[in-house]
Amino acid sequence: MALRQSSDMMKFKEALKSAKQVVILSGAGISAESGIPTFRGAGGLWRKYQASSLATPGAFRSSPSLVWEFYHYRREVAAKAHPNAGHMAIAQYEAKYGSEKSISVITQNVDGLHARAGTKNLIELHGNLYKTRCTKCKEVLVNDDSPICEALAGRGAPDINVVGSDIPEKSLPHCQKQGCGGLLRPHIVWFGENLESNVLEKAGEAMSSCDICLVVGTSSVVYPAAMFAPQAAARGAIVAEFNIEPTPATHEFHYYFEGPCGTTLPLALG
Ligand code: BJW
Ligand code: ZN
Repeated sequence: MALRQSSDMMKFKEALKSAKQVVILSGAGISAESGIPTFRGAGGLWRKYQASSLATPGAFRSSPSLVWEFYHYRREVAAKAHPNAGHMAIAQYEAKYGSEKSISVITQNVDGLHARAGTKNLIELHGNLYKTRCTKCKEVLVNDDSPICEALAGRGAPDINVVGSDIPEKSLPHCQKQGCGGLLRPHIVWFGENLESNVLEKAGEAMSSCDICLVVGTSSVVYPAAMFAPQAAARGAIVAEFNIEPTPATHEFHYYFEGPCGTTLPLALG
């Protein structure tokens, strides 16, 4: 039977008031108003590449230099950006109601803006631009150096006319642990890689017990995150989507609020 969908904000706010466990699942759209390009919208290309051709283990094996330039650029862009009204509405909602409700934010974003807005109970599904992982000893470290290594200074220009990348591997970031020295990579979940099991488990717990879920600024096409909210809706949780345009999952949700989430979220959560 088709779901009767609503965009009645007052009705949604009533439902939110009585909810005990709330999950907010976010994607790149929430950071769009902070000036960070989404993946599948305008500005989603870096040089001539789609993220899907650079954010893979194969791309890193064949040119760690090119992939590091891409991430160096993304680190610089996100470092200069500021959390917007959407991030702030979520953090303020948690600060206000976090002692009486369980509130979890599950984000696919790697830009760190939820944490910078003050969100505490945060699950970063796809990693973080400011964490590295050693390809040899697997150690994960926070690193927000700019640039992360000398050789990347002034690199990473998004200009379509810049071709290739020739930084010798020895000049890219390396593990400082004694006796290791392995090549570092961004601690990001690339296409074809599994999400970390403890992260997936925490997200699964939050999703399977929530009574309301807000799906914010995601195209709902990348798995496994794409199935979280439809699964919650199917077991009876109330799901509300906030997006500037419908997605393939919109018809599965109870509420749909169209518009920039920097405007709609403060209304919904305020
Ligand atoms: C606004 C707005 C505003 C704009 N206000 N809204 C099952 C079926 C089919 C395929 C697969 C499957 N299981 C696994 C796969 C393969 C793959 C996948 O899903 N591919 C699909 C593309 C088909 N998944 C994986 O590989 C995952 N691994 C995995 O499942 O391992 C097991 C396995 C291995 C091998 C084979 C099979 C299984 C890992 C996925 C990791 C995703 N990583 C990325 C790249 C990170 C790199 C980086 O950031 O550098 O994460 S992909 C990219 O997409 C990024 C994002 O987190 C993710 C989601 O994108 P998001 O956030 O939704 O952004 P957009 O741009 O798509 O959408 C923005 C939305 O905002 C739009 O709707 C706008 O309208 C909206 N918007 N402005 C509100 N102001
Ligand atoms: Zn190491």
